[in-house]
Amino acid sequence: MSRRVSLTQYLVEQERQHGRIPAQLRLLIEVVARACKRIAISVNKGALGDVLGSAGSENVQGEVQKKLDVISNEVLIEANEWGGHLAAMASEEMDSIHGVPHRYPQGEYLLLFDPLDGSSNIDVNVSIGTIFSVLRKVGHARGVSEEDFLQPGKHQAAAGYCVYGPQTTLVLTVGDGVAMFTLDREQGSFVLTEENLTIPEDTQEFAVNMSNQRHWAPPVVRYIDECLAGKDGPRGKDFNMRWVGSMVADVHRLLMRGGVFLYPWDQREPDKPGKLRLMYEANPMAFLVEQAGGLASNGQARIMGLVPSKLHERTSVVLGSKNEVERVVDYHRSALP
Ligand code: AHM
Ligand code: MG
Repeated sequence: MSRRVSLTQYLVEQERQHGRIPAQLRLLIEVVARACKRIAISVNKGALGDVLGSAGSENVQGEVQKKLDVISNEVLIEANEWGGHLAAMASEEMDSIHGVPHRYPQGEYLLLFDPLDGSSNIDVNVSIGTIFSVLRKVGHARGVSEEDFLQPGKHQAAAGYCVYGPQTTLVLTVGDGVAMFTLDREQGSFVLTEENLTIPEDTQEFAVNMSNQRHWAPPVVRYIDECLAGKDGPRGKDFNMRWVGSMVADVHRLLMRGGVFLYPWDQREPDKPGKLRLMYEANPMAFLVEQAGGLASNGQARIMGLVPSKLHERTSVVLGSKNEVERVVDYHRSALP
């Protein structure tokens, strides 16, 4: 019988072999994974669990919250409050940070999450997910403020996502490669199903919302035009396109088989750097993609080098297969005056 490695066993072995996962971080990852299992149960129940549709509220970004956005946020907060591993949390669904209540011990870590990414896909039974990023709290003072969170993504201690699709899959990095775990529903545990995920350097698949094409900046228009020109164009090869509309599912596909994902700046709201949020969408995905041998950029700079100035900061995103991301960055550079 082949050896089945559970998430817990994987984390313990990683700590023994590489000393990368201190006890508080291990507890944190296990608690997040447990919360994801609870979210997966609600997602699976769908209409039978009365979890579909709007919650009748808006989040800080002015987006209508779905019931599952709110439920997932509550599940993650409740699961993570009491363990003593966290100092505070921040979420796409909360205006400001959520400190650990005083009745619980305060831990060393800060947790950020998009509790349910791909909200527009919830009610139509298309893959959605949870994205998370872990930072260390700098300094030993008891209080926590938003400033403690404003660290560049290169300081992440761990990052991952759980995709609720045909399978429930947890993908994780602690800065030592990327591992994938599949939920065994009968046993209720995440089982290691792939280690050292690697994104091929070249690809013939891109992911972008083509309906925004006319609003993009010239370097992005050039890149996609050349892909669309296929064999007869300057790239000399045909490209395929996929767009799920859940970043979690689109990034999962490129971690599995390569590809490039773009959510670029566009001219409709010139002062907005992009749609996706830096700290709990772009940074964790960038960490995973870089750990799998790919690249992540905003077109000009490495995503994980960006220093956030606010919690819900947005960014332009280009990530995935190394040679494609380099090409997009190159097109931005050569468009400079
Ligand atoms: P959400 O966090 O509110 O779900 O929004 C983020 C999502 C991403 O998952 C996805 O890549 C993008 O928005 C899809 O945008 P579009 O509606 O333009 O296709
Ligand atoms: Mg999201």
